[in-house]
Amino acid sequence: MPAALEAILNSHKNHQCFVMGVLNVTPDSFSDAGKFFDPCAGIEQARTMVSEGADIIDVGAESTRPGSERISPQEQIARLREVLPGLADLGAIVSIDTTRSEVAQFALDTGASIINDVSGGRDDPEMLPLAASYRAPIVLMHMLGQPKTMQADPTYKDVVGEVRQFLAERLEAAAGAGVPRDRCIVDPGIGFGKLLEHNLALLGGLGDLLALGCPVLIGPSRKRFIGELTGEDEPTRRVGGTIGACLMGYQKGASIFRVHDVGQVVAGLKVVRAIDSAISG
Ligand code: HH2
Repeated sequence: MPAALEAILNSHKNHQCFVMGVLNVTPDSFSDAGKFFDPCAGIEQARTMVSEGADIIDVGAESTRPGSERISPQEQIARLREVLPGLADLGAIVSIDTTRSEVAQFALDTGASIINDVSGGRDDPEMLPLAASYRAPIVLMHMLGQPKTMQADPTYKDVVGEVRQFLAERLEAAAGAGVPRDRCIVDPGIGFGKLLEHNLALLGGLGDLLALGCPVLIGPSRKRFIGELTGEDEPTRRVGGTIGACLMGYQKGASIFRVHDVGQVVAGLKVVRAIDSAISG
């Protein structure tokens, strides 16, 4: 396994951090709809994110915003076909944001090395076996319900405990399919079937997820809960709130940050880490 991938998979052990830049080749994503749908614009955006310090480019061809409709694997592949080869030589690791194994396989065959599955390997029974056969690291994320309906009335008794239990079960399922725990990354799924109070409890409770023994990834970037806290309706103006969530997430043990505003988040993390190392001498 390449050293950079190994470092990401060990990032929870030494509190390293990695920034994953979001590249949506979609016409309908919640914060950058259509902006990077054109392959040249998408590759240029990825190049910019890498120059700003992104370690990983997470490319996705299907929006999972609340209320969104699913699109077919063929349509996702058509959207990715011209973009993926252009990401291969940018110097970053590429991850594929999809819940469909055909799409993941196409991406792995075209230079991607991580699978980012927001369904935690539940949407497509072939996803975990695919990760096993390619020995590909996989992000297992928690989502309550499906994007179309997930924000209708999300209810939990103990959101941190329930998300932890879900992720523990998905890690077991992954192991059963041949994907060992040391190739998995867990994600509480900020905004996926969660109200403001749930997102805050999860960001504050990341330590409980870290106890699962895998790196924790968070994706708070520009999401609605930040708008609810700051009064900012326009997602692209939620950068300050995104940085706040990432820095607190880092303090609580997250080591991978999925964000749109790479340069600003990298700068924030640098400052917090410098203070941390000054304290610990
Ligand atoms: N959030 C989004 C998409 N993929 N993957 C992980 N692992 N964690 C997340 O929190 C996450 C994710 C939603 O954000 P975005 O891609 O910007 O929007 P859209 O789904 O509308 O394309």
